[in-house]
Amino acid sequence: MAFSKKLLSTLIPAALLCATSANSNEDVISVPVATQAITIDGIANDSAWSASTWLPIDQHMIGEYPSKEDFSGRFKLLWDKDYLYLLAEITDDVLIDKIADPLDRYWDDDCLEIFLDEDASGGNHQFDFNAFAYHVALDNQVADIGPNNTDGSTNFILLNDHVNSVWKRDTNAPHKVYWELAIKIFDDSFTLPSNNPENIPVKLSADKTMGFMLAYCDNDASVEREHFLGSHKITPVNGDKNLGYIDASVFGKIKLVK
Ligand SMILES: [Ca+2]
Ligand SMILES: [Ca+2]
Ligand SMILES: [Ca+2]
Ligand SMILES: [Ca+2]
Repeated sequence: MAFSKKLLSTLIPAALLCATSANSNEDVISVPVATQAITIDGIANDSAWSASTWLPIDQHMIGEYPSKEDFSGRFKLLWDKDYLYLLAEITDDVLIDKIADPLDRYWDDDCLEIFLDEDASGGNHQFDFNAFAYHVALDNQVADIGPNNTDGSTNFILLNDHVNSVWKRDTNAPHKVYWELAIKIFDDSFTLPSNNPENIPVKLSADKTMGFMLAYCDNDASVEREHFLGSHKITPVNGDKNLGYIDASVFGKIKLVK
């Protein structure tokens, strides 16, 4: 007899129901603590990673659904008091960073997009820091949107000091990339400029719950990105599933565990 997750969740306390798939936003992903140091070098041989389970990046948001060779990906998470750690294994047949300016249409080059809502409040975050949508480019620069400029125009900003990342191609599978990241967590009191000394990263501890989603923008040869897939299922609004950069309520949740 097959049990649905919903039925299982009525039989097993939520804290014990460890998600094996990130595909339902109702599943809270348990993130294990890192018990050994992680070297951010794009090489996934750190023993700490063995404590974390792979989760898929397979939920469609934009474009045709790609073949496995065109794009496929999965990821792991770990944490310690200073960082959320992310390991992404990305298969992408063509890596492209055609727009040199890191603040110009960064979503139309290959990039990882990390959605983080420190207090899991949900809600609109497009022009404030209620949540972040870190676009991590192939040159490792990190872009998001801040409060509008005084003339009302959109204020694209770099938050490079929030995310330290290194990626490398797999030596045995050149179209496969391992991308390792250490992410500082900032709450909604974050203000520009980014180097404002009052911007202190949050110290992380067990049982903390945060809003989280991961996605990959895949472009190979087009003006605009060809595919946009994420870790969580998005319910379309007027046919549009590209909602994460606006509304943190579409993120899933992670819980830090010992
Ligand atoms: Ca490493
Ligand atoms: Ca591709
Ligand atoms: Ca928030
Ligand atoms: Ca690509």
